[in-house]
Amino acid sequence: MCHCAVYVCSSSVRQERGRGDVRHCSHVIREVGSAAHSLRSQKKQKMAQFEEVSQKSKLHPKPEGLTLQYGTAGFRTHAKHLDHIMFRMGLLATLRSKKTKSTIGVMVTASHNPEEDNGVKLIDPMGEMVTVVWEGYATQLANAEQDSLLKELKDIIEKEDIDMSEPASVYIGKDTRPSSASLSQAVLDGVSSLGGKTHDYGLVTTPQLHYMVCCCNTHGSYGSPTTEGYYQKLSQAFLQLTQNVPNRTDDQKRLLVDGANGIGALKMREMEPFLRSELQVVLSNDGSSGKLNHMCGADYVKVQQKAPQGMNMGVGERCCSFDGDADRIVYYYTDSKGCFHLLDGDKIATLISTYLKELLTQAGLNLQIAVVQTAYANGSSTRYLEDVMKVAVCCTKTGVKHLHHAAQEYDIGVYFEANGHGTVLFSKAAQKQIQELVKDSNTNDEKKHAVKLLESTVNLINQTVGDAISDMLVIEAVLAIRGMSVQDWDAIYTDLPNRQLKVTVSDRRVIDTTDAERKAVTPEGLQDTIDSLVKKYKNARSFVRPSGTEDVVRVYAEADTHESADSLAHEVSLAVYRLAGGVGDKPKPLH
Ligand code: NG1
Ligand code: ZN
Repeated sequence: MCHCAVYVCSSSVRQERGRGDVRHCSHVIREVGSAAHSLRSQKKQKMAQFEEVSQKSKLHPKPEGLTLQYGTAGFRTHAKHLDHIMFRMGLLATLRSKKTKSTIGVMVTASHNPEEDNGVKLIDPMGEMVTVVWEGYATQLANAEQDSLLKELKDIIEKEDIDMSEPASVYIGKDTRPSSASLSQAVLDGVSSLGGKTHDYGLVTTPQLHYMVCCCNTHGSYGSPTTEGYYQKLSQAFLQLTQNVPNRTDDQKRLLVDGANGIGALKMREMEPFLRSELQVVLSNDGSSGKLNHMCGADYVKVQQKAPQGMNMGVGERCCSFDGDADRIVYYYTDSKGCFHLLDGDKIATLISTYLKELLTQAGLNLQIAVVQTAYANGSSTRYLEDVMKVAVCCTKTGVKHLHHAAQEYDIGVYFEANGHGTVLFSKAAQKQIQELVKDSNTNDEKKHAVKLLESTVNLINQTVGDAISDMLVIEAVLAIRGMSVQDWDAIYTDLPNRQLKVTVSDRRVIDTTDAERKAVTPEGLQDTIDSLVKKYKNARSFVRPSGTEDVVRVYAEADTHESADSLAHEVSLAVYRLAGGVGDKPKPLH
């Protein structure tokens, strides 16, 4: 209001002067006077706002000396250290909202971390992660000691030239951790102390909150910003994709889902009626008794390469696991010999990109499709995609924001981390071409069928971020349409045996990397040692990097046999321990 009044006044002052009409002088003075008054009251309001921030921040004090970094996926640590971070992220989200004149999201979750941890991620207007510069502000604000919080806040306002009289709107969501309720209250306090409006969605998956933010800022064109709107959009697309698949048996419709004892389980239950038995979900680890992410969930299954506890799997049955905030998914089954088969993010990317490429050919659409991976992608997947599928493959640093940005460069960018976090991005131009072809009355039946499938697939995919529920429905639809079993899918290529280990060092920042994290630049001698160890094995590859979410160095190795992959991973762990300041016990051999 205030802002508008000043604007109108000053423009009318300009007009009056332009005409040189002296009769209006007193009016001009009155206007200028009221503009000055308005500025004064704005200033007063601003000071009152800062006073409120100062008062309220005392209720969310920062433990002196504690410093945290906005890492790969926001702030993440033991929940007891996070109250002040949440309040401050409420402040920052409000500033970001004023700056972008859009709704911003704040999700309280620590994803796949243990239940005692928690964390927070900010969501930008189109549902993407916040920019690197604002990640820097997040760290700056998070680490300001209590008495310099206002100074840091004002510094950001100044640097970004934020108009504090702009309204602000922040959407908030949380996962099922016991600490999430009070931590999300701290976010709400932060937003309200700067006069921002909030919408608290309560318990939602991370990708659901990304979806809500995108719906709001696109004024409903992406969908309706409610959980019901989300279920309706996705289920309609899924039903459209599967409606013409002949003779789907109950076995084919049945899927065992491990909900990681988290939010994904609750939301899957809510969604079930919308799917009208076209997908029959058998849910385990639904949160009714077990602990979040404990011996279950996508991260456990991927890293341990075994089935979660609490799941009653029959031989050959198709199963999947979500992670704690349902933005990751992996599939698996056990064969008749009791052997466990994992279908991770690389297999998902291969299945989806192959399907999309086929549809593009059938529809006669000339759109460029690429797959974006990280260094953790299994070497076999990269080889298959490049040599057999002939799709462009691009490798980025770990962390979905890097993959997301790289995927935006293509007409269709399929991106997945090996751990099962990923989605597909369709450029505006690609979506337009698909929509136009759907409406084109001159297309033949085969083309029409293919392009309609493409259209429904676009609607089924959550393009804002990796989404376990949406990815699961895409995979189920693709398997149904192509008449594939999980075994057929698994047989597309064979993974190279691989192993991931962690090494604790006194300061993981001593490791610096290059070439999409595939080479260590520091400490000196580490990369040479890794290179010479790799040479001892067949089809081998190994790299190390500091984790962005845990205080460890991650070691990855792959080779022609399980024994070789394990042994190489162990030898590289020893090198890290020796050259990068290992602490505690020396890494022990796996066998
Ligand atoms: P860090 O801790 O930086 O390795 C892990 C995953 C990432 C990403 C983030 C966020 C691996 C090896 N790393 O990051 O891919 O998903 O967590 O959840 O899986
Ligand atoms: Zn997650």
